[in-house]
Amino acid sequence: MERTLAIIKPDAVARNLIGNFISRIEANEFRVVATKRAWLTKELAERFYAVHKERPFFNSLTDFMCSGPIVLMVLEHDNAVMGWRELMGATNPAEASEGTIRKEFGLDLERNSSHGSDSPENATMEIAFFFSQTEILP
Ligand code: 3AN
Repeated sequence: MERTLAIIKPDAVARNLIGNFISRIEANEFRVVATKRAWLTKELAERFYAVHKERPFFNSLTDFMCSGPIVLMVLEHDNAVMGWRELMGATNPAEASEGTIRKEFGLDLERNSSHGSDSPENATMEIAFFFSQTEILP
């Protein structure tokens, strides 16, 4: 079983979409093995997105990610990383396929409603960034 980190971003939590996202996740046979609500500090958002620190959108992205509560989840599936990225759709909602979360709910490139790890290696790091082992209950 593979694991990935999923985040329901502030724009989606603010619009009462938590249940909708989790319904899609479960309907696609992922198991939610850990979940919690959080409100990131700027410092934590900057550490989480450190790979993007040289990008022009870094300051705005990290401001957005701490603009309100988020929901953090660990998802388990035999193809968790790519499977969750497929369900989310392309980073830019305008380019995402029909039926994907970002197509349906994403507002723009920055406020794109959800995050997913981009590789199993990064998933392991991102999960450890937010969750302790005792919070993950398969
Ligand atoms: P993904 O989340 O699809 O893996 P990344 O890792 O390239 O995409 O980007 C991380 C986050 O940064 C995206 N989810 C999006 O919110 C934001 N982002 C990416 N590119 C831009 C951009 N050109 N302008 C503003 N925000 C961006």
